[in-house]
Amino acid sequence: MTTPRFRSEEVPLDAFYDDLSTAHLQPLWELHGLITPTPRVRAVPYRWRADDLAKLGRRAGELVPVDRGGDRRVLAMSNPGLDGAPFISGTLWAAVQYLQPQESAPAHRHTPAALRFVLDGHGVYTQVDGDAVGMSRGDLVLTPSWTFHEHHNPGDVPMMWLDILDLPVVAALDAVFFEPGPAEEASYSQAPRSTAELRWGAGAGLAPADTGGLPQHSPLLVYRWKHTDAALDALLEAQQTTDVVLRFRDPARGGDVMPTMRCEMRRLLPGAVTTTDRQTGTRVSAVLDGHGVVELGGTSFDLAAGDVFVVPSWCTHRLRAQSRMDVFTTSDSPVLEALGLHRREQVAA
Ligand code: 1HN
Repeated sequence: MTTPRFRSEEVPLDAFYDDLSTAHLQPLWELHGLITPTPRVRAVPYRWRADDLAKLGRRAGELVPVDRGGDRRVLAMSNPGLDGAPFISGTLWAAVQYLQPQESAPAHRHTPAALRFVLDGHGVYTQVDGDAVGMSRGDLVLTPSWTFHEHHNPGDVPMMWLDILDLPVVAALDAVFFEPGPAEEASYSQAPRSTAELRWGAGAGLAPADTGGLPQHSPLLVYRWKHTDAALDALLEAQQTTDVVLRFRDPARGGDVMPTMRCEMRRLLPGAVTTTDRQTGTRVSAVLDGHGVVELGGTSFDLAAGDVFVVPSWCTHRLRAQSRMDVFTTSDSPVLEALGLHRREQVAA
């Protein structure tokens, strides 16, 4: 790309602009829209329907071998505002991944961190740095930055899940690294609980006295739906409200699950309507169960189980539940908080 050549009616200034361009310099007084009163966000609010994701995921499974391109059969949600970039927003990647029975996606590692959320199905094992984690509906599985990960489907049914990565953030920081893994492991544990869960998954405020050397991410690599579900019900009972939000936390330190991504699960009772809010950073949400409506900016999207939607930075957001509704959300809030850029406000409806 060449440096733009600015123009002026004034001859000396025009000659100056010519020399600036040659020297790869640009005059700020000719540049507009760099600093705006509020974020100017290219990503738009959008909802991907469960039906489309399921049908197109299945077709990918029929048409495309898993070893074509990156060893992952993944369909990236491409935000309609981003001119064809395979990103759900300027900061997050979201996709569905489909694995046929008896298929494997071999080990690799990369600096972008990933998480998997299972909207339906069971049977796949994701092995994270040698620890095999079985995946079932409602489970949240972490593959933090630079951990080796591979996926295996030893069962007899296909499985699809949601992948969310901080890839656009890591790419913007020019910090993407990738490494293929060692040859595929001939066998792996199919134990119901991973080693990470045996150490860190006791729940109820119990954690090992000897933490060992802690990684920069949660040492618990999977958050099981049966715990999340029970905790949501308990919180509803404790708060006597129709809308509760749980945060998935690092059991060793209490912080977010990974340095770049926050995960939460919301349960709304039938008829519940949330306040209208907006915050800096992207939120990607998926409906695990139930149906309702989400209002994003001036647009309303009806929601059914399995739908995925994106709330771009500073876009207003309000949920209405038409049945009991469980909504999983990942955001890049830890990044904004670390940089002092997190803002959140409630807006009069
Ligand atoms: C990746 O490694 C996976 O391992 C999924 O399952 C999606 C998207 C971009 C880059 C790497 C996976 C990915 C990815």
